[in-house]
Amino acid sequence: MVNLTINGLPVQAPESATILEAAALVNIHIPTICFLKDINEIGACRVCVVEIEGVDKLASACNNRVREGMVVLTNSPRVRQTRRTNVELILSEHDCFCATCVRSGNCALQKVANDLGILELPYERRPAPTKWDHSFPLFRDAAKCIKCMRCIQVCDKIQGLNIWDLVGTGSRTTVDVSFSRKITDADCALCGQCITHCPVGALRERDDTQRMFQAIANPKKITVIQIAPAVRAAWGEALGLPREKATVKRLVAALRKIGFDYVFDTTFSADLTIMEEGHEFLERLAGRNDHPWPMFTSCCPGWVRFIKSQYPDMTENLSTAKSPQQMFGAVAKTYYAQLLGANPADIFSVSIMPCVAKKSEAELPTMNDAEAAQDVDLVLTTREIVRMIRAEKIDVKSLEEEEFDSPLGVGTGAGVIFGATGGVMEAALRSAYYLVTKKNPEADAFRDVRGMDGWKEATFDIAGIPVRVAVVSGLANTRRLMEHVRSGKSSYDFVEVMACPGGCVGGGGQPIWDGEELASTRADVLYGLDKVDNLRFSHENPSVLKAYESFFGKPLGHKCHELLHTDHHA
Ligand code: HC1
Ligand code: SF4
Repeated sequence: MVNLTINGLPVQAPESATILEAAALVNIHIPTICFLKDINEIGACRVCVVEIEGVDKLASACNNRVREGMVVLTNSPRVRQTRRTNVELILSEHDCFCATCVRSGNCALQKVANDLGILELPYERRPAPTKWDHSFPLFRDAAKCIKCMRCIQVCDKIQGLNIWDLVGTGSRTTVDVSFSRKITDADCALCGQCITHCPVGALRERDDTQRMFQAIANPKKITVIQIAPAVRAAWGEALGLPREKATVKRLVAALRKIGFDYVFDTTFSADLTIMEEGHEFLERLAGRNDHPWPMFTSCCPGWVRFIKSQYPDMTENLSTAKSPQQMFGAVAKTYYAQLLGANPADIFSVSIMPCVAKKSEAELPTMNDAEAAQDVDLVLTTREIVRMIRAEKIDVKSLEEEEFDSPLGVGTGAGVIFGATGGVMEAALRSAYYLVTKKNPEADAFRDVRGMDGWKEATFDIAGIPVRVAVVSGLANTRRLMEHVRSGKSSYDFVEVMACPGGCVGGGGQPIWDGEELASTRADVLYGLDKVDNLRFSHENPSVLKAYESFFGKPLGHKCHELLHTDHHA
């Protein structure tokens, strides 16, 4: 421990602490913009400057460590003036049209400028408008970029993809797609982690809310919406709802208020995915087809984009099962259209996802049903549905909970935990055990694959067969695992991969809490829901069993192959 004083207060801090961390110990808050713990500690924005007695230059608090006897001032006149000038300089390069910015009210720059009482822009300069492909699901507005480098570092360190880089020199230095590529040629996985780690509105998803409102207003369209597992753990955050009020049933009520015709649950098709993928795994295990090992899950489109661009020779290892989002869309336009007596072409199939990559997955040419219509017509992120709720001025706090529609609103706890890292694996093992032994395991028997570790391994005994599994999240971890698998250093039967750290709960389409990682808290919500669910096994989902009985036939049967599987070749 070292002893120092900050603003006259004595502080004891660990030797490894930064000035920023030491100040927090005595409730002194130093503002930051570019700082991201363990990811971006470069002191680039110089908003966190402090004065250290005996040192000429002001120092950035985020990356300078404490020393014995240090005397620090965080708000001396010199610090105050310099901090203000530094923020004014950042604003001079920023498009400050807050009224039309998606991050207004949730922007680190806006907050710091407001807090400092900056009411005029002494160096105003209008940044050049962005040239960008507006059809791409990820949107970058160069005029809003403040060159904090967070996107570069997150993509590099956490996702191992290096999509962004500094380009140009001197005063023309800016951030752009690396190696002078267009974003559409850059192997971006579309995980959206750069969006959730951007402090301002320079990165966002393509906004599809206005297209959605048009479809709702079209009397010829029957809107059928599905809610992804991880959305239920996060949708209320940005609306100020306490967790106990932010239930999925209250979201169902809000969606009906907006005007969606039928509100369903992706957990239904998560259970359907387990039936298909579980049978597929057992087929591969029995050697009844000649796929290479290990089998990889296929439900995360960020991961599927990653393997296709980084390890194209290993795409055959992917399960052929479509993701729950896509299975749901296919079911909506076939089985459900039939139940409704509706023309599939009149069904407008929508999903709410914690994810940006889901927008591109829905657009893949392979993701269409037998009648050549897309399975899913439009994907909204959690943030977009929150914006729609706000636009409609729906007072979610006063809404009573409402039930999902039937029959595609029935899901199990196994489907709910899909939204957290390890959840797909756990759900699959629960059912694989049953399919092999005809007995249910204890529902929590495979809990060893839970938790936020980026790379987990376990071996489970299923009727005398040792099944070696791995669960990985975050694409840099995934790359390490892939190298191990390729070189033979690690050997598994079944691997779950989620592109976003912690799984979909930490997805790139989720509400943004600057500098905070909420994946773990949201995962706890999902495991809590699973624990109290009456149904915890996908193979016991009555709506799924009924769908097989009356429409799909057997798992992996002809109709299933046609509608619920894909070769991942698009
Ligand atoms: Fe996910 Fe999935 S869990 S991929 O993270 O398999 O997006 O929540 O909907 O499709 O079910 C996302 C979440 C989601 C699919 C399921
Ligand atoms: Fe999307 Fe989930 Fe994959 Fe992230 S982990 S890219 S949110 S599917």
